[in-house]
Amino acid sequence: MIRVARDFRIKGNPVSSELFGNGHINTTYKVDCDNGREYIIQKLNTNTFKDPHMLMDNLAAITSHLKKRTDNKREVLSLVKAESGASHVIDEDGGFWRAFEFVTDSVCLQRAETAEDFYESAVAFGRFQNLLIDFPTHTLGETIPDFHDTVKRYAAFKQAVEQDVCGRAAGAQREIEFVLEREDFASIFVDYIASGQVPLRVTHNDAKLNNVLFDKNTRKGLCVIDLDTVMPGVVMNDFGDAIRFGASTAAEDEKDLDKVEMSLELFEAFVKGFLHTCGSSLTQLEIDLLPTGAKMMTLECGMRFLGDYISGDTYFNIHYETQNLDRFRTHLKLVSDMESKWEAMHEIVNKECR
Ligand code: ADP
Ligand code: GN1
Ligand code: MG
Repeated sequence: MIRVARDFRIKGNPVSSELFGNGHINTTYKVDCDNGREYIIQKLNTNTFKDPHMLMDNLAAITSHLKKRTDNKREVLSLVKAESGASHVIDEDGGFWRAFEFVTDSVCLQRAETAEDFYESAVAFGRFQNLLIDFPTHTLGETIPDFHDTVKRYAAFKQAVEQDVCGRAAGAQREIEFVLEREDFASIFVDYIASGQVPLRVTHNDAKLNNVLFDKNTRKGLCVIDLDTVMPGVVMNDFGDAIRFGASTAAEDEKDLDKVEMSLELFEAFVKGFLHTCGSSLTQLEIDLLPTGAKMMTLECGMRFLGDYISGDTYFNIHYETQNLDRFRTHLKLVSDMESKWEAMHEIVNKECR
């Protein structure tokens, strides 16, 4: 790992490295240098991201666009070039690596400690949306095709259940039923996009709380990270992903489902931060569909976890055998909870958009 770090133009001598963060896809290390400088060095998951060169081109274009629109260096990810001048390093095993400057004095939260934290993350995602509003969408490559096409996600899910390669489907019948009963819901955004009623914007597509860095001292939302899935998409999905993860009262893989709830207090905090920051650039239909985004992303992500469990855990990193099933179960609970709080969610959105 340190050897890979030396292939990047980092300032100082790398002396130690540690696995870092809680990402489910890439492998992330923090590297410390003898002069106190810190870097993030990541091995990109090329099973997930099949065209890493295109992804790095996207990343360079997005970060350079963002940098032109802000004076604060810590608000935007800074890529570090390889000694070769390229944006990446390929190791002897063919691993694809890239490096970022560590955003100094930042913290990453797995859970909002207060509603204010969550509000701040909404402001960060809202600002991100605003800053990219004039980004030339057509120049971005699709790093994962059909990433949030929930209809196609259903097709893949049903195929996984049918193939049942690990024989796990029988033990997850109740969970599978829960997903299948909601299949009609899946086409809502796909249909709105097809009819042109909802615009495709440049969206993050993985807008969860741990993809925002906070300023350690002020606790303000600072920098949106994990830009690998920035692609054309619908804004309701960014809102929805943020709610799925951050408005939950428990961890994504909490086993005690009594602890799992979609907190209306946290929901409201996010709605406020998001709409106050980027609400004026959204259409009324997009705003009206924000609660639908929350349910859509929770259902879709849950289904992806369950599908991965049934397929033998080939996509999301896991740390124990039934982790993807546990992740699904929290999502089942959250979807049910959103269904019972549906009107209250709409009332909050209506109140804040006036
Ligand atoms: P993944 O795609 O696997 O989620 P991320 O890009 O989100 O990978 O990085 C994983 C974690 O590493 C983040 O949640 C965050 O804690 C940390 N991280 C990533 N980039 C930086 C950075 N430039 N500065 C500080 N921390 C970072
Ligand atoms: C993955 O990489 P990470 O951990 O930020 C996944 C998201 C899921 C999320 C669930 C490229 O995000 O789509 O919503 O896990 N990223 C990819 O926590 O599939
Ligand atoms: Mg991440």
